[in-house]
Amino acid sequence: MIGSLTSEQRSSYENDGILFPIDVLSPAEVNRMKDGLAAIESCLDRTPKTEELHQLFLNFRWAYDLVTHPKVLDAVESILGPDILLWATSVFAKPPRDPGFISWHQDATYWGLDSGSITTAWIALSESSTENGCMRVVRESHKQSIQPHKETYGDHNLLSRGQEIAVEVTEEEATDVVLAPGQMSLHHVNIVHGSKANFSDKPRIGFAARYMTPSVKQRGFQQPVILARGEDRFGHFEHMVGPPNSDDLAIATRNHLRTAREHVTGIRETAGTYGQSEE
Ligand SMILES: O=C(O)CCC(=O)C(=O)O
Repeated sequence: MIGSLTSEQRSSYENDGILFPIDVLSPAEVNRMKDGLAAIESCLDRTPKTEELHQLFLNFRWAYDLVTHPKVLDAVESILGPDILLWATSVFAKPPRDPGFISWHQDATYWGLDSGSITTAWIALSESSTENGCMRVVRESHKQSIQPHKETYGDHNLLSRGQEIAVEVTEEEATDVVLAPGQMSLHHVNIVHGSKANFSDKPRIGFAARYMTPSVKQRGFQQPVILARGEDRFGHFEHMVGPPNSDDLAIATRNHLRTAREHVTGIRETAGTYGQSEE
């Protein structure tokens, strides 16, 4: 057996394109990650937008520790094998009664990556339930090729361009990915997934970490990745040099806003190498 998943769990992922729940974080670890997010919010003195929370691992130590957490990587190793790059992260947060939703989509459509050897660990930092808008998937949809998508730019869509699959998904096809805080799911880059608004009085916070094998190539702009495990024998990506120093929250937050902007615009503004202290 490679990694922490049983052969039944691996087969289930391969067949369904999704595997959950997987226990990864202790309550104290969940609190550390939530405190990290709250500190950014208090530093900004406003709720950050979804697009401002991409790539937190490049500037915040807690996010770096989350994406390199041994229990997360042990499970990912069972899916991808021993060589693992952490490519990107996002936070999908829905405050109580938030109308924000995520339209049905396949991640591979927009990422410019040339392979299916990519999996997302969606780590619940709060309860994620049917009531508060948990992620939903269409099991086995990763076996289809990439379907046509349209850009809807819907008002409350948490995806930047409101990317939506141009094929109807019925309620009967959907599975709710219900998770307790500290649990995660793994989903295949081609699976059809989305989520509804938060109809409850409780927040829903998910941290999505995207992992791939070093053989994957990306078209266009690239930010550094973490060589999370094993070796990179391909060299398609720049590697981050060690964890970020985020002791000074104001500097880390300022640097991060630049990082998040780079991620969205595809234009590099940062001089030097991530993972070294920078102003
Ligand atoms: O958080 C959600 O509801 C969906 C997340 C998502 O689209 C993703 O992680 O790829």
